[in-house]
Amino acid sequence: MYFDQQAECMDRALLEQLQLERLQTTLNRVARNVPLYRQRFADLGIDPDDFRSLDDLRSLPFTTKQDIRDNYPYGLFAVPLRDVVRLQSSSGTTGKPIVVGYTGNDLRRWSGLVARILAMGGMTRDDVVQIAFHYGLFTGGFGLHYGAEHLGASVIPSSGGNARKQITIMQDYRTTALCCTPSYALHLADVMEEMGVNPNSLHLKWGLFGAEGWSDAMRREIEARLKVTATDNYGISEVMGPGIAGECAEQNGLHVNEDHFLFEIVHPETGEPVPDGETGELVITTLTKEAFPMIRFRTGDLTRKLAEPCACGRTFHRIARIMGRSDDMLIIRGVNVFPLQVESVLLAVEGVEPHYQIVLEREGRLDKATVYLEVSENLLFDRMRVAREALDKIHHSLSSELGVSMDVVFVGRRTLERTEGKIRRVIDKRVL
Ligand code: DLL
Repeated sequence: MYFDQQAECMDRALLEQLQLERLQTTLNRVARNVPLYRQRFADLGIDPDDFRSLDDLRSLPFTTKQDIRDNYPYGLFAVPLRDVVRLQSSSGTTGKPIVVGYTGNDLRRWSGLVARILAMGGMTRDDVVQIAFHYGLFTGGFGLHYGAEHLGASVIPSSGGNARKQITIMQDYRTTALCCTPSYALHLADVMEEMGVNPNSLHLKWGLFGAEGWSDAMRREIEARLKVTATDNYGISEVMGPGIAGECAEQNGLHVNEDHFLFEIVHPETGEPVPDGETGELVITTLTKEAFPMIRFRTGDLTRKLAEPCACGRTFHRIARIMGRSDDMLIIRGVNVFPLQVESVLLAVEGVEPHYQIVLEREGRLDKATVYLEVSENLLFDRMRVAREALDKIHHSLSSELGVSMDVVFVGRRTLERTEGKIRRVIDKRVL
């Protein structure tokens, strides 16, 4: 199902021509209107009019989160505030927040791009879409809301929180599609169980989940418990919000809306491009944004490019699901570990719930890692031998697959903290 077939299935040679033209326009816009870029281009002797090929992009400097913070609040806007009709902010938990702005054209394009992602996930104008993302400065609520309206669906702005009410709405309004974080989707499944609501009695068909990392095992769990087809979608406020990339029915990587965003995958330390298919940091350049264009923005998110054609017919290249952030990589006794790798190991074990928390402590000179893991009543209270075997199995898989040994502690269901926003998987108590 396409929202914009002509664009999404565009011939790649035409696409690249369009990208180059749009890049030239964007570079001219920032060189004229954004002091940071004007200065940087001048220092490096870069003239946007000299751009002849997309490969020239590599001669441009990166833009970092620090650059955005240094220009807080409006320093990187490329239009006067008079032309900005919306402000949003990033949900970053550390340091100063950042502010992003949109012109009327930016908002219209944003809705169109989110509509594409929703359609990729299976939705049409016949769906009743419940947006259980927070509405506010976070781009999730409003971004998906206007995208779903643009698609022509019937939109329920239920916003985040209040799980019981969300479920009652799902029943009464006959919701067919749910948009939220994957961890919140599972929380809703738990609360449904508590309320004695059978998911088969609901009308849910589609689940569009994003804004935080999740594994394929977690996808299967959500699909089984909520009776939906679950797709992943990626976005980041500094670049736009949701609507940057999304999965199609193949459920195998996320198509990037390449007519509006150029993406590169670079080595997180050297900044050099990595060969296709290798994991690196996602870098994005906006091609059509007016108020807040970004040139080679370092997202901090790690993924790889999937360049093979997709069976869905879209020509836009895909990225693999985000495997973590370059800054959430844990170094445990010298071994690099991403929380999502831990999740994949855990969920391969029967009876394990996808609710876990990794706690890092320092014992003497050594790191100690403990995984607190919610398990079903059966495992928790079952004969000791069964629980013991499961613990051993997890312990063994963690050390053989990740190369680091972690203690594993089983806890009862609903013991670990639940969040309505993005989930906190790691608690690092080490003083380094
Ligand atoms: O989370 C935008 C969004 C809203 C995307 C709703 C999808 C759905 P920020 O608050 O700026 O924007 O957070 C961006 O969230 O750098 C990633 O680390 C993470 N993230 C977003 N989508 C995914 C995903 C929104 N599908 C940060 N998988 C990004 C993994 C994701 N991580």
